[in-house]
Amino acid sequence: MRLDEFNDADWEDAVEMLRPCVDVQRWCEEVADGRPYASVDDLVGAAGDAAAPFTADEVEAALAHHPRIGERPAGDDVEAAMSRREQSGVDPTDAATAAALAEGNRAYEARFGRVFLIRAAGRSSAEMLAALHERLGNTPAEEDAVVAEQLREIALLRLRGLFT
Ligand code: 2AL
Repeated sequence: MRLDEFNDADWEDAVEMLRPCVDVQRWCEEVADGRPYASVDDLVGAAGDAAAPFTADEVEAALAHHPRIGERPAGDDVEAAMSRREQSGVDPTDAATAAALAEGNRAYEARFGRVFLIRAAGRSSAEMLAALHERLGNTPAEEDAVVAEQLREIALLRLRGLFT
């Protein structure tokens, strides 16, 4: 998409364009309200400010849209395609790491009651597994902050990706 298409879109359409980045209504609305943007960098900057930080309720709602690491979604919607691309560092033929990730995901969900979330783009499965094990040692409050920041990173990368 070109920036001027986004700048010129109807408000409702602009909100829907943003939603695959992160399904947080307040964030989509704030970013749409900030139009027009002079550059993609300006847009991403404003989007980052609107995501600093996401509240606990916003994180909770948005997490439902993120498949587990190691479970690449098969759908052909925008969100599924984004997730597959982000998880391209997960080697599906590496059975040992896949099993360790599945076990780590179970342990994380048992400890924190939600899906393990990490910005997957640019990370190998071994790196994500190491991060998962490290984060299992966090307190719930520490982990809340980490998850909100990871969600922010994912949203901003997705946003930038819409314009490249
Ligand atoms: C994901 C995902 O789908 N994309 C990403 O960067 N992280 N999922 C996850 N559970 O962390």
